[in-house]
Amino acid sequence: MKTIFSTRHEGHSGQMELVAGKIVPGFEKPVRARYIRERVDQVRLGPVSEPDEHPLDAARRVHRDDYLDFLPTVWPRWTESGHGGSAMPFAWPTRGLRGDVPPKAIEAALGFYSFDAGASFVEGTWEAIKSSYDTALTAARLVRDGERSAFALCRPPGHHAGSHFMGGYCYINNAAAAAQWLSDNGAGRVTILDIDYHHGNGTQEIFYSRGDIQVINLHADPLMEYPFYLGHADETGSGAGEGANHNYPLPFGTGWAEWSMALEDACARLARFSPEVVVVSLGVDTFEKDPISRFRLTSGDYPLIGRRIAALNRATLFVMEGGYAVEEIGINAVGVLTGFEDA
Ligand code: SP5
Ligand code: ZN
Repeated sequence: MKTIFSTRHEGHSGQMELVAGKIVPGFEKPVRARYIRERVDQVRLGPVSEPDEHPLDAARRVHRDDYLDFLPTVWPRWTESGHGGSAMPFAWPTRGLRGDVPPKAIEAALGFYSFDAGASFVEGTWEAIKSSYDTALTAARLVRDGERSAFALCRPPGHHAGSHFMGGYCYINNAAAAAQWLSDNGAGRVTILDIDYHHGNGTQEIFYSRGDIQVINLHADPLMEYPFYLGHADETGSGAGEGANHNYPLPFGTGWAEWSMALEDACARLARFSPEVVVVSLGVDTFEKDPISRFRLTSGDYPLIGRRIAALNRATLFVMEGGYAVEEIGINAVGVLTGFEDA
């Protein structure tokens, strides 16, 4: 399996995040991608190459223009306003306030275009966002051109980013843009199978009323776990998308026995949709030692996930999302890919 990877993510570093009332260093840090990259070599998964630059056209098919135009302006405007540190929001237009008037102040624009304070900016953030997007689209093109599979080693992740909002370490929804690009370039029907611990709220929001792209999510129950507010079992899509969205909310403590039963049901659902391509939003924060998550998958489980996905017998694009147990992140993420290859 070919991997696409760029070191241009590295400047997205040192950003802070708000956890339980304290500002702490971000869990989403450069070493995550470096360790995965190193593991790809260790197990000889296949060649690793740099992404090509891609225009933002595919991103514009899944995000609003004003939102995409905003992202590169954040850091320059933040510093022009005399601020340093990490650019992050602190006020949001919630229910009852005006969410339809784009504000002028950068401090307000950050809240206008986000659902939490979890997608902060430093100087290198836009370059990392763009390289992550380029990585996803370059890997998508490999699949379109006939590869059975490809691995987009994206950083930052994307599945919390919606049509006009960032959050949860995510800015551009790489998996959504890749799925859209594949659909626009001959694939027709595409399924996004999101196995990150957290619900892919952005991906769901983007495709909720569409019937051509199926979205399936396995995740911690949003009644208890971040990102909250979306990802319940009764969210099945709307209009033309009715029946094309499916959520598997699972309780804290979920281990392989219960998680794999949900995956089995998800795979049956996917097979009935019969997509030409599967895009896997690959998060490994389901791991038992993940510092911010509460599932109990073990390193031995990840190859079994890859094997089950391979049995779907469809062209498959893996797009990296979450996973914060950095010591084991390479073993777990690449474990899915070797499981897929060995099947
Ligand atoms: C892509 C992705 O996995 N994003 C996840 C963003 C999670 N942000 C919220 C983290 C809340 C952590 N709360 C538990 C802290 C335990 N020490
Ligand atoms: Zn996650």
